[in-house]
Amino acid sequence: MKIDILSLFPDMFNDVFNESIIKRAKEEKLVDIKIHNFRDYSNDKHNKVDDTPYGGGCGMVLTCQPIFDCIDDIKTDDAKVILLTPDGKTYNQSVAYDLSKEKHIILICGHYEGFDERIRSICDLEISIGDYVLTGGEIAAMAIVDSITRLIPGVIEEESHLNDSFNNNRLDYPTYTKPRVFRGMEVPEVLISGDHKKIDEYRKIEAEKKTIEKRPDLIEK
Ligand code: 6GU
Repeated sequence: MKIDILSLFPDMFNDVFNESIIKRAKEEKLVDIKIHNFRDYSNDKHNKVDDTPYGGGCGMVLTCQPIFDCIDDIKTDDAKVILLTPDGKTYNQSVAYDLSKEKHIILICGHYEGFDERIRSICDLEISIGDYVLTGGEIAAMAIVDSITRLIPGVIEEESHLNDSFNNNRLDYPTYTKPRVFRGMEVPEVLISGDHKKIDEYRKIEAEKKTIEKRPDLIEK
């Protein structure tokens, strides 16, 4: 999968995309991530990317020209253009699955007080990662790229995300590792029994209990 990110702060991505699973996915060519500083596309002699809002008001607004030109330059026929904005559709695991099947996605990170409304016209989808406001879309882009990359076939074993939290609107079951007793806390007996039918049953019940307790809203879905 090809992922392009439009951002005024490309350095923010360095550490996150060069460690652990994303790093390995890039090395194995399962994902190709490029960051584009759309300031480089500005036609303004000072490389300006923002201006004051029509009608007045505080703050600066991202202008159309640099973003439109950058998209014109990098967009393929397969590309899905996604605007990252607090007023977008709330992101979740189901959207992550859908996006992990795309050939090419382009993420636009907004900044400052907002962007010219006409930028929405070149986007196929608008995403928010939750009901709070970030200073820009970069952290949202990192969360989205991370959650999508792990779902690309071959990046992690499929079995390890079949039981992920939020699949089928259920949280993941509890897991334990050695030692059997730690500071008086014991591993549930059934997990040591070797009886896989019983273990599966136990995990299903525990996942259900945990979901009811922590996220009753998921049960209703
Ligand atoms: Cl995608 N962008 C910004 N600026 N704030 C957000 C967001 C995105 N998602 C939640 N808050």
